[in-house]
Amino acid sequence: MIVVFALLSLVSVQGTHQQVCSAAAHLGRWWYNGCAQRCVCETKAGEYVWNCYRERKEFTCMSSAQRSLFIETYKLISTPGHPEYAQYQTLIARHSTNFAAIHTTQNFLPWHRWFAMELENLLQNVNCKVTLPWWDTAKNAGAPWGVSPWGAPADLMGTSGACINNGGFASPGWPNGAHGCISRTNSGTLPTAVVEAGVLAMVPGNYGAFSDALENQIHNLVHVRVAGTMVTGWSPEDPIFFLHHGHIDYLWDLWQRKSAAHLAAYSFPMNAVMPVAYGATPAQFNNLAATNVKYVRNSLSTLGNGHFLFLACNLIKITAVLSVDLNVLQSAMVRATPTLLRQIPQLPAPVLTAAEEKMMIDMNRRGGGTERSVQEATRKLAEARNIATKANEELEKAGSLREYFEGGVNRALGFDVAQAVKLLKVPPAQQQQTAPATAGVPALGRLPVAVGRGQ
Ligand SMILES: [Cu+2]
Repeated sequence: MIVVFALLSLVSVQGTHQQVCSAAAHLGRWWYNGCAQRCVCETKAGEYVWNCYRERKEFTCMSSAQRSLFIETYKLISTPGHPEYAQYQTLIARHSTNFAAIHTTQNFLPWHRWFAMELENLLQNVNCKVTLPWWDTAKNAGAPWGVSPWGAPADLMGTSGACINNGGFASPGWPNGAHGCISRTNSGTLPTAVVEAGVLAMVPGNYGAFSDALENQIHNLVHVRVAGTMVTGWSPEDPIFFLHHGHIDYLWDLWQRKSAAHLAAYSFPMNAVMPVAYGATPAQFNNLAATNVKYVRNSLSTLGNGHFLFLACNLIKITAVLSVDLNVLQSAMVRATPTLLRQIPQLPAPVLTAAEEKMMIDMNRRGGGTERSVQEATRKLAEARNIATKANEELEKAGSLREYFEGGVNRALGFDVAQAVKLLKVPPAQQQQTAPATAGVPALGRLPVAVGRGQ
């Protein structure tokens, strides 16, 4: 279906712009089809083909119109009476009633990748242009709650409270099915990009350790610090769940892209059917590219190829004249050694409090957890606590632990950006990365170097 559509769109676009994909020189050419998928000239089994990808955009970099389209479509499928509603409810329930089987186990990453895809498919049944956004929780890790995705306007995710009555998913106005309005107590800091870099530096030889680190050192923090609905088994009833899990999936994909060994790292039975996932297996979801999904920080298509306003969203200002691209900074961190990372002045790695650990254990217990799985979850929480505590001691030794940052970008990101840029030798943002690369050609062109991911 996707292929047929892609071909149809190709014919019309080719007619105008003479784009072809039949030689090495054409690799990387791209255009957008009618479902807002980016079709890229690539090779597959020795042939040159257009592969069309669903782009999942970073929420805080999306335009208001893009955010509203996502929110409105999501509200449709989650409102009783809509044709997709029954499937939506069934899907959400699968997470709640099987919590223990799909967390703290080898299923964690592939199961949630499958889960996001199912939800996205429901949205696409309504409008094929809608994809799930993801939320880069590191982008404002030091002070996350007063900025996008949070806020009262209808194109944002609402704020905090016992019954969220603002934002796109305000009650009354959005029934949210079985459990009434959603609640949150947004508080604390979140894992910084430096913490993420530590997890992404893990070797591919131990998939279990990587998965546990991503789950317990990053994923859990966001659940317990948003709290409310997000610390119940029904956490997917707060739509922020999918934005958060998109980020976790993005980080897994980032790690998998580091080498062939990383992509092949999954060390449990690949063809074992995952719990309550309609027969899906890890083999079907291990390689994100094979599912035709790509995570991007922003969309190049909305206002034309490489439009400045959208790319500017990635730029982190260091001084009045110097900026760095968040993608470039993140990839430099992912390549850096732990010793270098420790030298960056930064907030401590967040550690779950006893009360927060209890929230995670309660979810396990209520979600079908046996004594053994509760023990396992407890052990892994303690392990994550030890790792974070030890990392913070190392920072203290290196003299780079900072409990507080001055206002501005350092406070938002939770580490000293200028120092990170210097230590990691991150190149400043180039003019050609931000200006339209092929101005005047709105739908066709080549990706500007270092913009977006996965090209
Ligand atoms: Cu989950």
